[in-house]
Amino acid sequence: MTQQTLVLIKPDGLKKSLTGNVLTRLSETKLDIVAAKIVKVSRELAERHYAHMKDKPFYEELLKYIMGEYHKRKVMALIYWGEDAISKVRAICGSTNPEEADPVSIRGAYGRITTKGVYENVIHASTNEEEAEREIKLWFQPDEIISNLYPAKIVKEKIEKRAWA
Ligand code: IDP
Ligand code: MG
Repeated sequence: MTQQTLVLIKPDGLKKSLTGNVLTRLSETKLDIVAAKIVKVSRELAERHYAHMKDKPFYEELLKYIMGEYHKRKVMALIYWGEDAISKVRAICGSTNPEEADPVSIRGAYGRITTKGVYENVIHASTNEEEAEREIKLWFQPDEIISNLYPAKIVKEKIEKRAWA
């Protein structure tokens, strides 16, 4: 079954110059990258991305982590598409806890647990199709993706935006 999945290289991954390593590992999946960008994560985006973690004791620290307060204030967001994309990417990521993750996985090789107790595990990947849809729509607009992953509509908006001077 073809699927799409959201991948984030988290701020610790960027700070540690792991982008190349992570992308090389993910290329083992032979999946297609259909969107990619660097994002400065706002508090609002962080809260919406981790809405399901709201009741965790480490929630505030988790928001600071994904916003890059401890590293570079940026995240690389990508969408991978292809056969069984979700499980293929998750397998290469490894378990959530970097100390328990397979040492050969991305999280096992590069992750750590901070003294404040947050799992700095370098990469995020969607866990199921429902989560992938929610996350992809949160991080990307339809025009930023080179294929039509979900139904989209044309809207006429009169908005002010920046353009090249
Ligand atoms: P996942 O990223 O493997 O899908 P989730 O349970 O969705 O795991 O948790 C989101 C993120 O929250 C994790 O990637 C990790 O950074 C952090 N996290 C999850 N569980 C814990 C925990 O028990 N202690 C500290 N940080 C955690
Ligand atoms: Mg998750």
